[in-house]
Amino acid sequence: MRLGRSLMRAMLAAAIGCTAGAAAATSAAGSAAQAADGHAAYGLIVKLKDDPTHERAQALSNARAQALSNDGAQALTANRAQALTSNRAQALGAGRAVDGGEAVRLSRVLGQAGFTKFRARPVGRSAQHLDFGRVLTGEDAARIAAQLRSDPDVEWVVANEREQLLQAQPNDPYYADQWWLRAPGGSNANALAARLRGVPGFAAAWARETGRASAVVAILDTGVTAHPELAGRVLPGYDFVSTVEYANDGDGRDADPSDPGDWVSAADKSAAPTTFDTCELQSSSWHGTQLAGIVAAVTGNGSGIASTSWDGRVLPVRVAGKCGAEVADIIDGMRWAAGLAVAKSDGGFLPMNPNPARIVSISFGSSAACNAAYQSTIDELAAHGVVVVAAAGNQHAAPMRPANCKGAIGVAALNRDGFKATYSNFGAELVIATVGGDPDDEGAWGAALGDDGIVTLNNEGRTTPGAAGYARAFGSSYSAPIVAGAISLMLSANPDLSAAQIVAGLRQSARPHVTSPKMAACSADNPGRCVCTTQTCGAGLLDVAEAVRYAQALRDRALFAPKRWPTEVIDNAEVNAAVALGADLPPNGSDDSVAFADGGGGGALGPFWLLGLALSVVAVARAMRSRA
Ligand SMILES: [Ca+2]
Ligand SMILES: [Ca+2]
Ligand SMILES: [Ca+2]
Repeated sequence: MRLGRSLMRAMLAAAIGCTAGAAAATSAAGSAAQAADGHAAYGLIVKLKDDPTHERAQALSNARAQALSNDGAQALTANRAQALTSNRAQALGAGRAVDGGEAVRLSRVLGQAGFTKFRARPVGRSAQHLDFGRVLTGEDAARIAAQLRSDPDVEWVVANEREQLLQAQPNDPYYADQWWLRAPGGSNANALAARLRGVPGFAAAWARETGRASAVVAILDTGVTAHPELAGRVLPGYDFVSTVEYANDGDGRDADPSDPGDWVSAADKSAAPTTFDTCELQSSSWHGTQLAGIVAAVTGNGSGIASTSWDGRVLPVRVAGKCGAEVADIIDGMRWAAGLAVAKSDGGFLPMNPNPARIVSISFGSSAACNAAYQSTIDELAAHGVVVVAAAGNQHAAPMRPANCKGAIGVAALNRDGFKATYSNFGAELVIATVGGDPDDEGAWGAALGDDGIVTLNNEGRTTPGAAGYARAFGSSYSAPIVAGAISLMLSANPDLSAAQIVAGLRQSARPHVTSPKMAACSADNPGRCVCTTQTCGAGLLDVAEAVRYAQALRDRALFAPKRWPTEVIDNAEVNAAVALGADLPPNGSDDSVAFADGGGGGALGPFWLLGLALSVVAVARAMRSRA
């Protein structure tokens, strides 16, 4: 037996010109150099087409082994023993060694592809692992595999990549409430809470990419508060709120983007009626903290929530004080976030952002046409590979700016089952749609079809910052950072994507909008809960796993073939009951949300406005359940 096997190895080595020792040495060096990028291939796995002459080749090989043996009788015994063992092993489904005939075929196939030095060993039932003596880059592996695939003798070839530990789901306790992170699924036959035909599917995408700290998301908002779930995840940002009167931190622009609170009191309104005349009385929104939690809350730490990335970093850029954000502060914040120089009033420049973001997420805006200030900034950022993700707005009307600007990634908000959320704006300018929470206490349709919101981080202070907390949030404000988080995973997989490729990838990878024989399409006459089309809510439903697959395909210089999705049809008893009541009538500018504390619903404060766009109310105390 020993003799037969070693002879076979010798024949194979001779046929393919391999030097095992050298291969092992270079492999070790290569691993150290390339394991860090996670995309390397440790050789290829190739399966040749079944060869009817295999048995003959095996017999020939055995006969040669016998003929070459010094002791024919002993070799014969050894060969018999091997045949017996081999037969038993085959019966048990074990893989078989490379025989002489297969070695010749492999040698021919690889020789035609230009490879004379490689080492083969059996893997699986009847495939071979090819070691080229070095670790292959993803690009090299794809190129060599394509060469081998073109040989008619090859059945299949795959890269021998190093798989990552798959954790089925994060261990964060509130993950159970974060339906918006789960894989898409469910049908009309499921209970309402299990119908997840509209979710982006981060849990599915994490099997491909869990995210890297380098794919920074800038959040242009109210700043950020201290929260244990953001520890180590907040990069040094900047405060661009230039008007001291409502900055609420005692000065204009400064290097501290902490959110001091954005409450508006009766005292504020009487002291500065012009400044505050467009704002309702409100408690602090902690809007920036809520958005930061979506993209960067520490995931897998057994505490609080999970976020879109397992190693996300948020760059807080404070642009909003009490009662809104100025366009001048927003565009300077966008440029600084992207790593561009921003002029100061004294002629100098602000310190450069040491951690430039490729993704800028904005959940502020106004119901007006895109203006030159936004458009020129979005164009400038795109030229630097930076994309601007913008919420569509919550007036169940035309998309706000900057979501309506060319090149911006405008985002419509959906119910978890894929149709438009009651409040979301819609229009042909939008690029993509994803969940934003669709309040289940908003009207009869809400009771029948609504969901319980996007669970994220919060602060419990009513005015100034208090204890760290959690909230259920509703609004297109929350859809924008979900898309930003998806792009962060795309850029984690492939940092070379251009701004145009990111937009194209989101569009090409999207799932089709859901349809319904009962629910009407979105229109000016039917602007509440309605069925989206590519003319109203972008190319389709955000699908993060497919968006990441797009990014990986471009990284590997491979063709991205969009998946053929079945169109989901919303048709169930709840829709019938809702339709019987007439069209969904969204509340006019009355936004709402529900508190979240310790896994349960809690208090609510509302309604309030952040430039008419944000749609969130804060968790203050579990006992409270009032609506202002
Ligand atoms: Ca300030
Ligand atoms: Ca400040
Ligand atoms: Ca956590």
